[in-house]
Amino acid sequence: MKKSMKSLPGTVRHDWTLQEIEELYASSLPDLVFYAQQALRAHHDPNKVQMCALLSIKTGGCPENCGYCSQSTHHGAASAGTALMDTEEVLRRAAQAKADGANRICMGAAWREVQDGPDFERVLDMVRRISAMGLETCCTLGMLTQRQAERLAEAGLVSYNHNLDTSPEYYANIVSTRTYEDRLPTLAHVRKAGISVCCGGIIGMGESLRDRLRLLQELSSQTPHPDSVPINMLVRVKGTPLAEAREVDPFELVRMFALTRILIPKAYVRISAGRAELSREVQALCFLAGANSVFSGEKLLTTPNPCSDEDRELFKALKLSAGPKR
Ligand code: SAM
Ligand code: DTB
Ligand code: SF4
Repeated sequence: MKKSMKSLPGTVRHDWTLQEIEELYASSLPDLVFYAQQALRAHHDPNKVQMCALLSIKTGGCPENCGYCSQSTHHGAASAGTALMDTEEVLRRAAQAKADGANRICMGAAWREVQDGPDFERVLDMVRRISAMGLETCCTLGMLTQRQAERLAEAGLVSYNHNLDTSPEYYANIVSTRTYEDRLPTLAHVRKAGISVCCGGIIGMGESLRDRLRLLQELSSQTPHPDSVPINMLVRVKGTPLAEAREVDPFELVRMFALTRILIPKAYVRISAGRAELSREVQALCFLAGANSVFSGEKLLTTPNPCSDEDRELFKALKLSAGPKR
C-alpha cells in the first residue's frame, strides 16, 4: 500500500486529518480508483446501484437565499411557490417511480423549516402510505425540531436529507439567511430519532479544493457516518448568483467520488444534481470511483435528470443492476 493510504481501504474512521485527505487526493487516478473499489467492495455489491426517485412536493417560494437554488425568493423569481402537492398525486408518482425501478423515494419541500400544522400532517400521511407500498421513504424539508423528527420516525421515515453543502469556512459566501451551525441541530435530531442521515454537498460554487476536502472531512467526522452522501455538481440556474460559476472539471468530480467512498465507505454515495450534464463515460468513471446511487426520473426538484430509458441503456452497457447494496 502506498504512503497516501495509511489505513486499509474500507476501514470506518471518524478522525481523518486534512493532510491525509489532501495526500489521498494527490494520488494518481488509478491508485485512487483502486482504493475506492477496495472500500466499496468491503461493504457493498459493486454491481448494484440504488435508484432513488426525487419528488418536489412543494416547489419555490423559499425564504432562504442559498445562492445556488432556483427556489429562493431572493433571486428575482418572486413567485410565492406552489402549494403542497395533493397526497393522491404524490402516491401516483411514487407508484410510477417504483414501476420504473426506484428503491427509495425522496420528497423535497422548499421550506426553511417545518411548521407544525396541516401541511406537516399531510407529509406524515404521505410517508405512512408510501412506506406501506414497500418503498423506502426519505424527506428533505429544511430544519426540524426533535419532536418533528420523532413524528417522522413514527410514520416510518427511513432517511432524512439535510446537506452541509460546503466547508464551514466557505458557507457564508453561499447563504446568509442561516449559518453552517444552523444545519447541525437538525442532523442531531434526525439521528436521535433513529432516522438515517443523508448528508452531502455541492461542488462548483467557486469553492477551493481545500473547501471541498474540508466538507468531506466534516462529513466523515460525523458519528455514525451518514447512511447516504449525495454529491451534487452545481446546476447553474439562470437568475441565481451562481449562474455564471465555472464549470466543474469531470476528473475533479471523479476524485470527489473516490474520496467520499474511501472516507465514508459504508454509505450510499450518490451522483446527484448535474448528472444530466455528465457523459455516459464520466458517469461510468464515477461508478468506478465508488458511487453506488443515483436519482432516477427525468427531473430532480426543478432541473433535468437523465430519463429512465437513458439510465436503463447505461446500466445495460455497464452491466449494473438497480438494487440495494447487498
Ligand atoms: N430546503 C431544504 C434544504 O435546503 O435543506 C431541502 C431542499 S434543497 C433543494 C436540497 C439540496 O439540493 C440542497 O442542500 C443542495 O445541496 C441541493 N441543490 C439545490 N439546488 C441545487 C443546484 N442548483 N445545484 C446543485 N445542487 C442543488
Ligand atoms: C440532494 O443533495 N440533491 C437533491 C436532493 N438532495 C434533495 C436535490 C438536487 C436539486 C438540484 C436542483 C433542482 O433540481 O432544483
Ligand atoms: Fe430553500 Fe432549500 Fe433552496 Fe435553500 S436550498 S433556497 S433552503 S429550497
